[in-house]
Amino acid sequence: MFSSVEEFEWSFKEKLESMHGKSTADSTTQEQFQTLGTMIREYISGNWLGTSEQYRLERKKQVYYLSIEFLLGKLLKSNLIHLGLRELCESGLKRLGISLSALEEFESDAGLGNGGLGRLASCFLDSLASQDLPGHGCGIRYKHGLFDQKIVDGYQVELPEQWLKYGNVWEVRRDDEAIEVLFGGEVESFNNKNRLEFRLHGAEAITAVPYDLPIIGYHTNTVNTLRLWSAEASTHSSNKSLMKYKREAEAVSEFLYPDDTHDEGKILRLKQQYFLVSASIQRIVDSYKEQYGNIRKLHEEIAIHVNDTHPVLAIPELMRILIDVEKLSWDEAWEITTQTISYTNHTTLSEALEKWRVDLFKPLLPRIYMIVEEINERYCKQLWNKYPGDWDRIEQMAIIAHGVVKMAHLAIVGSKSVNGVAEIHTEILKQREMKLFYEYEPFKFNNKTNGITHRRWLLQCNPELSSLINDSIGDGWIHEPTQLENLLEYQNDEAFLSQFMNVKKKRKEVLENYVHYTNGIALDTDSIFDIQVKRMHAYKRQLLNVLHIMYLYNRLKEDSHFKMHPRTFIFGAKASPGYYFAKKIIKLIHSVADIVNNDRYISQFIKVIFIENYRVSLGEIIFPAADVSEQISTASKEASGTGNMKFMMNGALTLGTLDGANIEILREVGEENIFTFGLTADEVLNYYQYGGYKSSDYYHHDLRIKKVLDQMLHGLFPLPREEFEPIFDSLMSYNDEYFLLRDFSSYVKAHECINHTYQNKRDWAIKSLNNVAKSGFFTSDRTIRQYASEIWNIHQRTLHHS
Ligand code: 26Q
Repeated sequence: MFSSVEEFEWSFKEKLESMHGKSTADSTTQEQFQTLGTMIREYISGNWLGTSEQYRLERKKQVYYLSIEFLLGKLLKSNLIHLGLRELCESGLKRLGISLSALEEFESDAGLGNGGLGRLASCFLDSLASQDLPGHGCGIRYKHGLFDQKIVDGYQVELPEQWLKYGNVWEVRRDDEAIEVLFGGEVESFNNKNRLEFRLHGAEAITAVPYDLPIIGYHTNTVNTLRLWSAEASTHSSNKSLMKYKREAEAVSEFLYPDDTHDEGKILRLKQQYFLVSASIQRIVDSYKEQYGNIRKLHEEIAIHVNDTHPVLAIPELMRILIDVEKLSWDEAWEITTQTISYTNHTTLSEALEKWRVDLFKPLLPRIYMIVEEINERYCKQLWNKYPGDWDRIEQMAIIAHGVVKMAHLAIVGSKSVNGVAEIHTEILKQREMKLFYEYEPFKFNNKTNGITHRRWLLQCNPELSSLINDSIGDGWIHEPTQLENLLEYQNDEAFLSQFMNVKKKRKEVLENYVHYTNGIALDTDSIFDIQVKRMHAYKRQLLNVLHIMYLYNRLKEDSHFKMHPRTFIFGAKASPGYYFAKKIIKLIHSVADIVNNDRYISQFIKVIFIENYRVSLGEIIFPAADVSEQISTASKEASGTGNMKFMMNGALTLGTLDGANIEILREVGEENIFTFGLTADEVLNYYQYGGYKSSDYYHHDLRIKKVLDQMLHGLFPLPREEFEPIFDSLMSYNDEYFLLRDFSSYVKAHECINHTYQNKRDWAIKSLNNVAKSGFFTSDRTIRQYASEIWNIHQRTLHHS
């Protein structure tokens, strides 16, 4: 099919004809895309089957990565690159008058995630397969991924996302592996040969149907599996009308929930979580038993990882199966469970820690609730033995307290490993948020600094930079990204530096093109591209960025001698639909953009751009074009960040706080290659602990701040005062929870430093090169190797060359 251009051309025509009954000339892009996708799927089917057969025959320990989100993005291009077939397909299609990149663009993003957590899961799958590690994903096949964002009159409007409109060419539906998940009902206990046993009565079944996606390793035979579960009606067993039951069943996998910690207690979200967990765990245990028989050694052959607390019901679900189905004793079941499950925490924001009210939880999952109750009771008893009389501590550590189930506590207690996602984050967990748990079981806690797949985030999205790197240091970096350090030998090579700068220029032109087309605004590619793309959140402080832009505007207006290198400030961010404050910031960015971009004088120096509907595929054109990467969260709030790594790998200089992985970026590149500012995490946490911050002092004593905030209310925008009053109030009446005003002047200085540094293009290019060179540490291949050896204890498969 793919052994020569001629053969490809012939096969493609045949396939197109047999699938769609059309000749190339008459076919649509959609039909062409589907044809090529099908050919690839058929091409890899041998390796796909071969990989799982080998895991089985060689009795490889396997990890299952459970995640409520997988933010895969598009797959055609990366699949072709991984198979080493892209050039061949490109030439073959060209001879047929078809542009491969048009087909690649046609594909919808698989946007089954909100942001960092979901994208991390996808990078991990890529790194597992590319390093021949036996690891698979389990997730939900949402009918609609994260909403599409439209901007209307400066306001965000959400539209349902439609990635399955033309079907999904990569997936294989596996009806033979469908399984039922039970909700509601009542628990009946009975005595069986002197053993107290439990049965569910009158529960409602929903069928979970798996759709498997191949995860193709880079230049290897390994093809792992991502299994996404879809909810369907079972044979009708409920007392509801068939229509109502079917609608409710299908609703379980209909929508991905937006990351909205403000809207709590949505029962459907809990249903989704148990749906994912129960279907996955049942199938994992089934296939294990088929292969090994003896359930008591489950943890020797299987590892199960829970991505945040969202799938943490894996713990009681595994207990349920081991006790109720496999008839093990509590102690045996507990030993196996706690040796099998491991957990990653992604946040320290206490408002974001998952809690479920008992009155919602118990009726929906009565048997699971019983098990959680017993886990809690036994745990509290152990604590009592260790800390007799210390009621306060036990209450703080309990899994169930004050009518809620604390999912993070369940995760810690039921896992063999608890990890944070950057060094500072893990330290904060150990020293603060999870201090008591750390004191009790210190051996469980460990750090795994996040990473990104350099294949998508450099090789694929920045072919110009990749070629330049290959031409200088060779292509060994693709297999071992720390080899990027060899680029440092070219720091004084003028020819290289000029090519390096040309690459950046070229990538800025690509982004300019896109923005020009979508926003109708021309950009100056000689200006500094200063970019902040991430979810809209108060703690990420997009507002600080905006306040600084308003200040620059004032400065330029007031002082005709004030000059700055032209800057293009670019934003991309979705706000959760129910997050009022975040939506206000989006409106503010658009209001500032209107004023700035339409001012003859100002727009020579500043432009403000908001890129609508930021998502993985847009990231791929944004990261390579950046000069400055804005990573300005309030210190201690961003667990890690991964956008910071994508920018760095593409040569942007970080403007960042000492937060999350920024600290490790600083360590890798050294102080001269990054711009840091603001309070440290300790300072922030101590302010919270001991008070002492009064935001209004900064308003009254810093005229720059006063002017900007006053303008926000009236003077600058043709809008009623009420429009941005909530923003003003958050900073003043609510004492600026995220220390924007406290960090403002330090942020201004850092920007001045950037402006100054950029005057010398050559120096800037060297700093940029240093960032690329030191980015190897942040490959998710490194992260995954650490998980594999330190948590999961899984090993590479041995490849037999075919
Ligand atoms: C909660 C309740 C109801 C509905 C949805 C949610 C929800 C959904 C998604 C809560 C949180 C998330 C996602 C969190 C997330 O992406 N966290 C980020 O994880 C990254 C990977 O570790 C880190 O780099 C980021 O610092 C962290 O913010």
